[in-house]
Amino acid sequence: MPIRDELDYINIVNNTAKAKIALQGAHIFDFQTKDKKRLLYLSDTAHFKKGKAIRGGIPICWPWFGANEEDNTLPNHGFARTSLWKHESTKNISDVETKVRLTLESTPETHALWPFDFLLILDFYIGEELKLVLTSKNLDRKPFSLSLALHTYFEIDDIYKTTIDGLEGKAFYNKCNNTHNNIQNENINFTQEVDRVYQEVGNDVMIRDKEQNLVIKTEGSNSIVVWNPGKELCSKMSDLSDYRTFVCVESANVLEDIVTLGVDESYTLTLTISQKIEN
Ligand code: TA6
Repeated sequence: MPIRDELDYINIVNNTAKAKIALQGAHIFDFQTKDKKRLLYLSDTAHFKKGKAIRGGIPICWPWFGANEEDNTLPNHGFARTSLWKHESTKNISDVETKVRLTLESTPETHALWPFDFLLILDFYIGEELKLVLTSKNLDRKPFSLSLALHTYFEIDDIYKTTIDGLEGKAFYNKCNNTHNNIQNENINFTQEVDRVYQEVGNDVMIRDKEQNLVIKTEGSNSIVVWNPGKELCSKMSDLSDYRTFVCVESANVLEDIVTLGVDESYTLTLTISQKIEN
């Protein structure tokens, strides 16, 4: 297993695609098929350090998204993205698709941050499409609630020439001015910082880039978070080298869409991303 700075990662290469997945955070930070552009943005100044989230790829925000509502001194976006996961298996399903399974279980360290027993299973399918299947299991003797997100950083040509389709008519919370129940009248264009949670989505969302469309299909969640920090906020983030060449479109369960799991219950969030070349 190769190492980048301080972090071990799994390197996958098959006849269709290649990918790199750090064990810390079960964090995929590179994915590319043979005939297409790199899918995931990775900041030039991203940290590959123990206990720090990688700026780019797909951070796993779990068991809470954003600030912890009860204690804002706890880590933003939970602890899954900075915990060391276990590599269970890598299997070639065919010569064009590889499945990688990583797991994370509760420990005394996670109990200090969140007092529940759990098991997380994350399956990556590396092929013509990129698919992530995240299963959360309650192994505790009491129910718990989760908010979560697959905080995907998509690499794009230019944020000012990018649009997002599929969220028209949806209600959203605007974090930039802390207002709820805004309605998205048309497709999304970017002129400044955007930080929004769209609710009751339930359909595919598409990023329209210069030469390709990125189609995001989610099962098991109804919230989509859209984030780009814009110029000013980016200049304050030392591990973010550029705001123009990425947009985050995150498959999430937040606000009214949080998940409550009873004893022994489990819940699965699936994200499938396909890249279509524009003719
Ligand atoms: O998903 C959007 C967001 O919650 C933003 O508010 C922004 O702060 C971003 O995530 C990055 O969070 P991080 O903790 O990775 O710096």
